Order: sequence, then structure tokens, then C-alpha cells
Amino acid sequence: MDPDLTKKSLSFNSARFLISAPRLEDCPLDAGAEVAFAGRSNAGKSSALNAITAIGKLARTSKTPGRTRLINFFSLNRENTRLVDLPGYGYAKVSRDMKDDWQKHLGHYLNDRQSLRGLVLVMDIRHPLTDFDQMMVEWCEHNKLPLMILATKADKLKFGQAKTSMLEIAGKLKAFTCVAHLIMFSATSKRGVDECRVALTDWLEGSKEARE
Ligand SMILES: Nc1nc2c(ncn2[C@@H]2O[C@H](COP(=O)(O)OP(=O)(O)OP(=O)(O)O)[C@@H](O)[C@H]2O)c(=O)[nH]1
Ligand SMILES: [Mg+2]
Repeated sequence: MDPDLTKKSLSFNSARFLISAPRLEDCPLDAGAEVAFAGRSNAGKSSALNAITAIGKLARTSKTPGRTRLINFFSLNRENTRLVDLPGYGYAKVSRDMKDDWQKHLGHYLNDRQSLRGLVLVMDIRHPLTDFDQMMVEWCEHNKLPLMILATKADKLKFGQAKTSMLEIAGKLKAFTCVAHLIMFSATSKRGVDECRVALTDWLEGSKEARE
């Protein structure tokens, strides 16, 4: 490992594809710090990652829900520092078995991954807090994992409507102490990208110990 990697300041556009893992056993060494992007299928997780890293084609995006079927790891310019694109949940067009399989692997990843510093939950600002989103929020609360919510595709709404939606989301999440950041976001207009980078840097550079 390049010794410079330990002291370089974090740069998101240094992101490089590292590996795709179908199962927890296939993930890179569980050392250092990583932040994972979760959310329902088609919510805009991969697009958010591309906007944050300013690398247009880093994570594959698609109009067809269910594009990201593996746990995709991207390394940053710091030793053992990663961003992770998780498979979307709630994709209807796959078989029940396949769905169960993904959810099992996702569950293993979330429960066991020691280097996970926080979760970014990506939701469409027009359809926020689906049942599965709420489950994820409750899971983070229970497991004391910091959560950042990106209410994305804000460019699809007028600003006033987007603001109203944000207030509704904030109201519903008031009781959850795990919610560290709630950000109005758009991969298209880049709204919220800087705020998100600041929060991610804080998580990834923080001196927090590995999860208990
Ligand atoms: N207008 C607009 N469209 C967006 C935005 N973010 C994503 N999209 C579109 O939404 C669709 C899904 O985006 P992806 O980033 O592939 O979604 P995903 O959550 O990674 O989906 P899966 O990998 O299937 O789970 C694509 O057609 C994107 O171009 C946004 O901020 N604004
Ligand atoms: Mg994706």
C-alpha cells in the first residue's frame, strides 16, 4: 500500500471500482471504514454515488429497476476507505427465491460488517419512507448505526413541493436518533452533493472504533 494513502485528504473523485461481491464472504477485507448506499430499487443509489464522486460512469445506473445485483465496492484515496453500492430492495420482477437470497446477503452484510461507519438511505423524494425504508431506519436505530437520508430526484419537484416533502419526512423521523443527516438531493442538478460529501468525510475520517 502506498504510504501516502494514510495521510492524503479524502477525495471522492479518486473513487475506483474495487470488486463486486455476491456474498459477504466475497467482500474485501473488513478493515478500515466504509459507508454503504441502500434504498429501494430505482431510487437513485448508483446515480447518487456517481454525483458524489463526480465520475459519471462509476456505478452503473439504469432505467430498469434491479440493475445493481451485487454488493459493489469502490475504494477512495485513503487506505481501506470505501463506498459501497448495495443492491436495491423491493424489485418486483425477480423470483421470490432470488429476492430472499439478496435480502439474506444484504442482511449478513449489514449485521456483520465491522468497517461499516454509516448507512446512506436513498429515497425518491416523491415516494419517501416506503415500508422497507422504515424497516431500514428502525434497523439503524436498533443497531446504533448513523444514518444519512438522501431525498433524491428533488429536480422532479418544484422547490416548494420538495420543501414540503422534506418537512414531512423530518416530522416522521423526529423520534429516531440514528438520523444524523437529512439532505434534499438531486443527482441531476447536484443539489445536496457538497453537504453529502462533508458528512461522508466526517464518517469516513472519524476515529470511531469498529462496531461492537
Ligand atoms: N431526474 C432525476 N433522475 C434520477 C436521479 N437519480 C437517478 N435518476 C434516474 O433514476 C433511474 C434509476 O437510477 P439508479 O441510480 O440506477 O437507481 P438505483 O437505486 O441504483 O437502482 P438499482 O440499482 O436498480 O437498485 C435512472 O433512470 C436514473 O437516471 C435524479 O436525481 N434526478
Ligand atoms: Mg444501482
